[in-house]
Amino acid sequence: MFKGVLFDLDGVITDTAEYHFLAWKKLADDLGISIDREFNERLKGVSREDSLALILEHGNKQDDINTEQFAQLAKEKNENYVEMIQAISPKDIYPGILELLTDLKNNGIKIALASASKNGPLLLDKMEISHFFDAIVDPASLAAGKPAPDIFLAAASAVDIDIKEAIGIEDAAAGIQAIKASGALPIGVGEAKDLGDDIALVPDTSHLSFSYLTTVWQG
Ligand code: B16
Ligand code: MG
Repeated sequence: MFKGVLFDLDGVITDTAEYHFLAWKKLADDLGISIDREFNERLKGVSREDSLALILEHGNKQDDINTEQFAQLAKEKNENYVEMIQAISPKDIYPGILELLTDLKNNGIKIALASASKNGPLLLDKMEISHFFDAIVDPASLAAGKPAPDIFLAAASAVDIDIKEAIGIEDAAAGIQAIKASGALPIGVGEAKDLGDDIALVPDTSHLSFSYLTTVWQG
């Protein structure tokens, strides 16, 4: 039986993936760079700084921006994003997630947050689910972000389990790659065209019940 579940946040626990997209889109528009939802798939799960670098590269503007401007743009995007998430509340928790967290707790399964977002703790507080989490990895403490396995390895280690005893849940291609590289068992929320057809996939979080996780674990 698995001993821990390592959760991504944006796009798995709540719909903040959409707010990230809107905030990046506004910044990109201001810079005269056009980004669409297909391009956005490459930003999901990727750190703030790496996302900005990808957008600048996409608009071929990477050489026009100095270090100071880069930091200012990243700050602007975050301020806009933080404004958008102020109204997040327990009603924004995705379907099935509260029940899953409750069932995992009742079954003695460890729960950790493996989100690339520095706003993760704020969001858990706003949704009033912080108490479910035995550990929250600080993404700033890691040498490499997703698709590197570091965040999932750190999450498993923070709850004192072997990574091979963990399930990782993700909505992003970079996140699935990170889970695979870590040695945990991946479950994807989304479509095979984005996440691949070689892992367990659910179309949305309402399918993420404790019994579904147990079935996937048993192969
Ligand atoms: P922040 P996740 C990721 O969160 C988002 O998917 C990604 O779009 C965002 O750029 C990244 O967090 C950093 O977020 O700017 O709030 O620190 O999907 O890993 O939970
Ligand atoms: Mg995500």
